[in-house]
Amino acid sequence: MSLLPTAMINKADAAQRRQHSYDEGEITKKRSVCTHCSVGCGVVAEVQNGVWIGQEPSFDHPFNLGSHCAKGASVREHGHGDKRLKYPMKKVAGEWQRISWDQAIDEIGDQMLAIRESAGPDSVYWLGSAKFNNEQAYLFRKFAAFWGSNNVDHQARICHSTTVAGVANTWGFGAMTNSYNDIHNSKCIFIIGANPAEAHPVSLQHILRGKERGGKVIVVDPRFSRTAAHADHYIRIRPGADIPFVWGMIWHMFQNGWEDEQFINQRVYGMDEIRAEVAKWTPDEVERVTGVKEADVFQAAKTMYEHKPGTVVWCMGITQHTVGNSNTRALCILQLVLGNMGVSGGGTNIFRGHDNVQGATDFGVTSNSLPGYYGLSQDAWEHWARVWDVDYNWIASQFDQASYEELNGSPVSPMFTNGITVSRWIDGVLEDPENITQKDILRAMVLWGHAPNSQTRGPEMKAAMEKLDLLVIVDPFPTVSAVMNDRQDNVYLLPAATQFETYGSLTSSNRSVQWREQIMAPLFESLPDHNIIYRFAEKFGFADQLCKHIAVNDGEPLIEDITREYNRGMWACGYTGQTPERLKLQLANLHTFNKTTLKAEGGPCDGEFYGLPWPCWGTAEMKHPGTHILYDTSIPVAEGGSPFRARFGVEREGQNLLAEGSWTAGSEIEDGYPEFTSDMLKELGWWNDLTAEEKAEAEGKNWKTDLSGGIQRVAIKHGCAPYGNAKARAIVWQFPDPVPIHREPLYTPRRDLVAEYPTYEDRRNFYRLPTRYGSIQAQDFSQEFPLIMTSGRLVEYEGGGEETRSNPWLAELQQDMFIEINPADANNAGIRDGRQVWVEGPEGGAVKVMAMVTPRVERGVVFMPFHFGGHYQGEDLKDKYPEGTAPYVRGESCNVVFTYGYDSVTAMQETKVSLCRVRPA
Ligand SMILES: Nc1nc2c(c(=O)[nH]1)N[C@H]1C(S)=C(S)[C@@H](COP(=O)(O)OP(=O)(O)OC[C@H]3O[C@@H](n4cnc5c(=O)[nH]c(N)nc54)[C@H](O)[C@@H]3O)O[C@H]1N2
Ligand SMILES: Nc1nc2c(c(=O)[nH]1)N[C@H]1C(S)=C(S)[C@@H](COP(=O)(O)OP(=O)(O)OC[C@H]3O[C@@H](n4cnc5c(=O)[nH]c(N)nc54)[C@H](O)[C@@H]3O)O[C@H]1N2
Ligand code: SF4
Ligand SMILES: [Mo]
Repeated sequence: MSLLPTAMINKADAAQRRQHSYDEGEITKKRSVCTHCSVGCGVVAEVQNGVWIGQEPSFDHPFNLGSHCAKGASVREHGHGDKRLKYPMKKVAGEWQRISWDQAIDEIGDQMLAIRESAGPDSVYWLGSAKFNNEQAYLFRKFAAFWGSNNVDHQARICHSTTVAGVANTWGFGAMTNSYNDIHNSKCIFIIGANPAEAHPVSLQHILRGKERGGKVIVVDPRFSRTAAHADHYIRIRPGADIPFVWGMIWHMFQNGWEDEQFINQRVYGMDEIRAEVAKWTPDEVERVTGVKEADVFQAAKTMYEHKPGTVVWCMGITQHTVGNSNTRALCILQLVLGNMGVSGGGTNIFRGHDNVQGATDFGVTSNSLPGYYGLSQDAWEHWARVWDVDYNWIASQFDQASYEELNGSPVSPMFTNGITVSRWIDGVLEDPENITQKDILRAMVLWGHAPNSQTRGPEMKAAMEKLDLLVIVDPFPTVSAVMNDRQDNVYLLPAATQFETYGSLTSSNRSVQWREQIMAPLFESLPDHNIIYRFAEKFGFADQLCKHIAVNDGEPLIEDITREYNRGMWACGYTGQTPERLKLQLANLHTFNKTTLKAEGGPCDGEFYGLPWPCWGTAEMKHPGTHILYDTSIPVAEGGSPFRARFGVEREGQNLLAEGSWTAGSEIEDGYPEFTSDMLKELGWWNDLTAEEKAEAEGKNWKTDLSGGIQRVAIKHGCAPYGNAKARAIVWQFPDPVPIHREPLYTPRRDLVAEYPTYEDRRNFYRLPTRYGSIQAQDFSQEFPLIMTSGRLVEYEGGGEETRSNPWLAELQQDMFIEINPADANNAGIRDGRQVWVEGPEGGAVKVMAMVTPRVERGVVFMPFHFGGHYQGEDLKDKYPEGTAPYVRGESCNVVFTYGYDSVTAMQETKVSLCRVRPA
């Protein structure tokens, strides 16, 4: 992509381009959104006779203003689908056979029902996708609930799960607080563990606009990345040492009195405990642990203090660690210390991953929650049973009825217990059944829009795939799942259509909900995901319950009806106001939105924020504009203002958890207050503001469960936030580490630090499985495997890479899997640039890749991209793909070498720090 400032990008005049004689039929334009990353760039597709013939970036679009990266610019290749799966296939005696959809659904369904009978519903794993649109994500979670299991998950687990947990537990919602566009207003842009120049390329346009307007850019990364090249100040850090670094910065802030005392007093709980921990991180200790010199830490702290408001940007360098949840909380605390929250130009701009990972998270395609972060409690199930209008007892009867022993010895039942996470599904297959907190091991695995090479411990995944009774892949491409194992039978490949062959909404990183139009009919025999979900529901006999209030035409559940259904239930995070009609109206009026504030200026959407970013409170009739900047108290809630959420009670150890002396503009309660309930409305004397119908529904309910929306409406009418007005909390007392503390990675070369900063003890039962920590760290692997191994992204490829490596335009750009290694390490090992090397890890995985000798990484650190697959430990698996489907570019997956390690709250996999050795091949 060119990195021209957005103001310099103009629409090229290509009017003459299509005046050829073979062009017959009218060309229509369809508006869609790029299906790769969370920036959410608008794509305009030109369609003629049902064929997608051309594409342009959307010039009106507030996020990309006419620019695209290489991936977005080549999405039309999906519309050709040269390498796509064309029809359902089945592996029989080692050969791929074409079968019909009917046969596929029947055979898979029969086997699943048999597994359900013998081993229980939890023995089938439903791995969903951040590639689903919102409607499909919601329907998928509902489907899993009706199947009767919480063994359902998606990419967010191995992406931002630690952010969601850490951030939601700090101030209420686990999402990006501001927006890419809002970075125009940042005076300091602090980027840590993120490489947006490659991973969110169009976001860089916004970052550079901030920089042009005087914003200082600080980049903290172990590698001198393409983003670092734009920094005013680049700081190289040892992988896995982020907490000490952040505490080191805050140490200087406390020393110099740079904290925002008024903000902390009014809006933060628990800062004293943080002060105590930070006091330990003197400049010497910070340097010893992180490798960063005092002058750099001091300078970063001073720049942030002197250039307010500043924003903090983080991504996978922060989240993908055994201490990921603590990392994210430390960064929240940094912003709380500076009082940078709830202001334009400030906030935590947490760049999300896939195009709809935000939406799939919001709609609960996770093993620990129902849609809307309601959790898995009985109240949550009852809420959704009411929205779905199905009998709660019927849903309950679908689940395994037995009870199992939880960590603390108390009995738990599968319906109310977190399921196995995607990061650990292989252990669900391989672990001794005695150690698993469910009836049996996993026997059937469904990878529905999910690559296998994106998860660690490749050789064990291969073993797990081979041990399963049944393996099902639902994807536009066969994916590495089709080839990385030696199964001869019972693998099914079901062709899903891409998001260009269907329509619906998605939620981009900044919580904006966008509508996509359908560009063309599904290619070949592929079907959109919601059709496939419906077919399985029919087979299992619950299609009528699944679509009780959703029209079904020709086997396709109506997208708009699904949107309307979740609008009736998603009160807790404000997905109730974004009706199909409002979203489509915005799509037709993209040009009316201001490119910095995201607010429509005049026109039919006047005053609304683009994408009605959630929370968009109340019913659509209330016309809430959405919330562009979370926790901004300077504007009324009705106009998109909000305080920190009262989520953690009102008092702890005699201290007030509610806000003190701070409230949103126009609030009639001029102080902190708890979440709204029907009783609270009565106490306040506001109950009679409800209509008679609202009263009937709201009685005994709260702002999250009142299906009339009356409680929200009345709270907002009086200037209040439905969820209360509280302090953010700097300590999360329910977590293993209430105050974020440094713990060395499981595989660390710094044996001198292990005694002082040990990892956790092994745990017996965590997301249904035993989890190892200390027993791994106790062994010293660093003699045999001396290099720190980290991993991440390349701009050309996405995720496991099957789509992008099958795209001829992108495949050309990056043809070899490689490892970045410092010249000194290369010379010591006799490795030359461009030659093949073996990379070997402490758990037995090995990959053969090309060496890229570069000072981008420092001595002792190597980096590999994770987008390759189709080679396994030196062997090209091309012949194992169904004919004509092998991607143009194949290579080793770095996750064959990546090792054990999981976050203590969310079971996020550790993909940013392990150990390896490299030798010439
Ligand atoms: N081209 C492309 N774009 C993508 C994707 C893709 O696959 N390809 N995927 C999307 C998805 S799913 C996501 S989640 C985002 C991810 O986007 P990013 O997180 O920005 O991408 P990564 O390259 O994984 O990691 C970012 C940086 O973290 C650094 N890092 C590694 N370890 C550490 C550490 O311990 N501390 C610190 N401070 N930094 C560390 C790495 O050197 C790397 O430069 O990208 C999205 N966009
Ligand atoms: N070592 C290492 N490993 C990592 C990471 C890392 O930084 N380092 N990053 C992690 C992160 S953040 C993430 S998010 C994951 C990403 O890893 P994955 O999400 O597993 O990667 P993708 O290959 O993008 O998987 C998406 C799949 O969905 C399919 N698909 C596309 N559109 C549709 C659709 O409409 N319907 C259906 N059914 N399928 C569709 C694609 O063909 C593709 O196979 O990788 C994780 N793994
Ligand atoms: S991959 Fe991301 S930055 Fe690139 S065009 Fe697509 S949405 Fe935009
Ligand atoms: Mo991700």
